[in-house]
Amino acid sequence: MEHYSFWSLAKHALSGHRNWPQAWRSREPKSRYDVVIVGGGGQGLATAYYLAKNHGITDVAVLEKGWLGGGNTGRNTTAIRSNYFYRESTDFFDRSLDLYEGLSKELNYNVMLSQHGAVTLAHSPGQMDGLERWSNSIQLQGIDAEMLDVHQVKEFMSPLDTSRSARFPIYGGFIQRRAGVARHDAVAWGYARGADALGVDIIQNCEVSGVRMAGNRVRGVETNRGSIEADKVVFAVAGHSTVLAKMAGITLPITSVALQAMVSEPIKPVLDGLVVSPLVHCYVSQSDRGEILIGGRADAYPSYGQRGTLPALEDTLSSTLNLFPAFSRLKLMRQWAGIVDISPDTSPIIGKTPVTALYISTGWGTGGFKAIPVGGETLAYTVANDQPHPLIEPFGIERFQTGRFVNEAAAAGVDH
Ligand code: FAD
Ligand code: PYC
Repeated sequence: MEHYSFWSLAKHALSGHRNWPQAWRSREPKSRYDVVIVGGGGQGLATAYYLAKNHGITDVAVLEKGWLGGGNTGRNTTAIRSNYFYRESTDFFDRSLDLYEGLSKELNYNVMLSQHGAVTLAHSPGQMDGLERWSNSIQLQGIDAEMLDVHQVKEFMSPLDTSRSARFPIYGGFIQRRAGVARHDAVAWGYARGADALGVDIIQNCEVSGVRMAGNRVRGVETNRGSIEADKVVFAVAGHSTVLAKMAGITLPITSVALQAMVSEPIKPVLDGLVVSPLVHCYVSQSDRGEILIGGRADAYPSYGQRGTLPALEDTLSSTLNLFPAFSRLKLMRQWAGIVDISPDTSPIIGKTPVTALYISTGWGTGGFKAIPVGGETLAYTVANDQPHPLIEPFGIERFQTGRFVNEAAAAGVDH
């Protein structure tokens, strides 16, 4: 793996973008692998990286139907936090935050982690009470959380309308100071480069169209570039999870809906952090390029249309302008959507499946970017040992039979 010094970066930058070393090799698929991972988003790539790095399993292919990170990983708003509610989730997401804190060094790739904090707003005394209980509860679980009154919220994010005459007056909120954002492409590319350097085959433009079975055991996949045999197969295909699972005879409790986001024209720095309003249904931050980054509720009905609908977009914008009236003067530059995979309790479904040697990573919904490092680490362990990693035991598919849900709808940030 090439290590970039200042001089090598400067040399490449001045070369007219010629002679840059390839970050990963472009591979032709072999006819068999120990492990085939379907889906070249962050979850699939991180799983490949940790399989090779932590378990020495390098005869691995990542099959991506489009380009790496072209799914939700490259479309998300990159909120990273661990302030969920139940212990199962806080343990899991806090491990991810720990891994994010060391990720640039681990991958020797700058993922541009910026821990500027995330505030969740309360718009009534009752909501303040709810946030206080939430914040106390997670502090007892070792998660950093702090209540803020309305003046402290204003200090954190001055363009917010904190007047009492606002349509949704702000009473205060709670902050996780360790929360932040990272550069989404860099996370995908860093894991891809790391996995490639350890011997993993990264194969783009390779769509899986069928699953090869022998009885109840998976034997490989059919693709637009031929059949590939595998001892073990992983599905990490987000909004397309039900489609792939069906090929293996599994019905998943997943709903696929569009989740939109948008950015304004760039302006000078005015927001230092992320703000989320679960009541008004929007969240806002400012990118390093100066754009105001806006998201909100998911679209109202299931779809694979990767652009979203106008009512959800209007709803998100009107919510945002309620909180930030001054932003009405900004021009919106771009809008996009990703197809998110929502489970009934809004927690992930990760681990083994009813089919032998088939593993799944889904149910990430609106929140799986923050979980890329821990999702990859724990699924790699599970695939290597054919045993769920302790951190993902609560997130197995069997919970929809046993009823042991981990209902994190309230902590998901936005409504869906
Ligand atoms: P993806 O990145 O979608 O990767 C799946 C890949 O599978 C895709 O590249 C797809 O092309 C490929 N694929 C599908 N079918 C096939 C096939 N048949 N053969 C081969 N390949 C196939 N999360 C957060 O933590 N914080 C946020 O702030 C946040 N904001 C979001 C905002 C938006 C607008 C969206 C859409 C999502 C947001 N998320 C957020 C959620 C987060 O983006 C996802 O949960 C996460 O990226 C999931 O990663 P993944 O690798 O599972 O999926
Ligand atoms: O998971 O924190 C989150 C999030 C914020 C916006 C979208 N997802």
